Amino acid sequence: MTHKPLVLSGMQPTNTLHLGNYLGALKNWVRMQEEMPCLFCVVDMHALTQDSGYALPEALTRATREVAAAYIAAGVDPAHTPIFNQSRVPEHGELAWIFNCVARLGWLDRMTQFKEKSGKHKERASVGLYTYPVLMAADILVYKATHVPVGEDQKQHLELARDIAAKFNNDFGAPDFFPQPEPVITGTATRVMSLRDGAKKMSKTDESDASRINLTDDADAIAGKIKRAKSDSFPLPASKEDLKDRPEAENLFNIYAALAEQDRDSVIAQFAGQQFSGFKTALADLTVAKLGPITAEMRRLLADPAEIDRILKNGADKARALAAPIMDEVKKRVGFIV
Ligand code: AQP
Repeated sequence: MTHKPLVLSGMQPTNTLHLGNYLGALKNWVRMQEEMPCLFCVVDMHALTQDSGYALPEALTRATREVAAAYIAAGVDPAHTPIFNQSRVPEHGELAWIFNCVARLGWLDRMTQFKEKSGKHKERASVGLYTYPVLMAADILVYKATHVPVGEDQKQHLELARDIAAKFNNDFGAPDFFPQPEPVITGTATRVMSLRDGAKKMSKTDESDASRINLTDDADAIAGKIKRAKSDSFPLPASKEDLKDRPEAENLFNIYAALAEQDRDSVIAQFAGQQFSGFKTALADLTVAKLGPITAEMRRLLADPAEIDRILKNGADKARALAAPIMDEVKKRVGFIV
């Protein structure tokens, strides 16, 4: 059996989205919805696995609406592509439980993101953080999604989803029941690094707000953050070799190239011989020009939270209509009386 192409992806409402989420993921989603049917969720259940998402109910609700507003403002069309919050489709959690019983402890023990996110005190991390990749497998497979746009850091989790699908198919006598979801690594996706440390990725949950450009930042905030972004005391590069061992400068050039949709060499050539301050001003202007319309649209949408909630409910209804029959079949296969 061949499975119908379907894209599934989601972002965690652990905070408002930032430039990295936009350039690394969201911008590509907008293009992908033209190429294949897509489902985009706001993974609020995943957000609960982290301290930043837990025990701050109002913050989680606000961030969920902000993430949904960012999807729409960036160009995902909810009339065409369902946008919904994960917890509204209970089949995600139901399938995750069954997958918890399919996945093996040894598989999860190998997940590097748990090691990174739990840090030195893994015994204090939530059990949810540990089984996060199992819920992610359920998010994908509850729709039999075939394609998943992922960053490099999520590739290992997608491998796990493939292993879970294969073991379920094998154990429950249904060789082609779940597809083997494929990663979609877009060649042009940019890994945006922190503005304070070129070795760390820009992250929603970095303690320093100055480390990231939020999609809700206004022009002054953007200009200020770029002006104060860590750089170095060397002259601007004249060639890409000059960026070697200069992660902060490299990051700023990558951001410029991604926003301007230019290759990095041509950006280097454009600014060669100039001062860092001039380059930063040009980068700030470009960032404001590209993000300004998205920020303005997000503000407009967020002024009417009831409308965002309506879009999320509508998206969830469409998603449930796809997930429910698949989940029924899963339950029958494992022996539950439905
Ligand atoms: N810095 C980044 N550069 C490029 N892409 C990025 N993504 C995240 N950070 C960058 C991509 O955005 C999507 C969001 O995934 P997520 O919400 O599951 O969270 P994450 O990958 O863990 O990203 P964050 O922003 O760092 O969130 P927190 O702090 O909550 O963990 C993914 O497609 C990711 O690749």
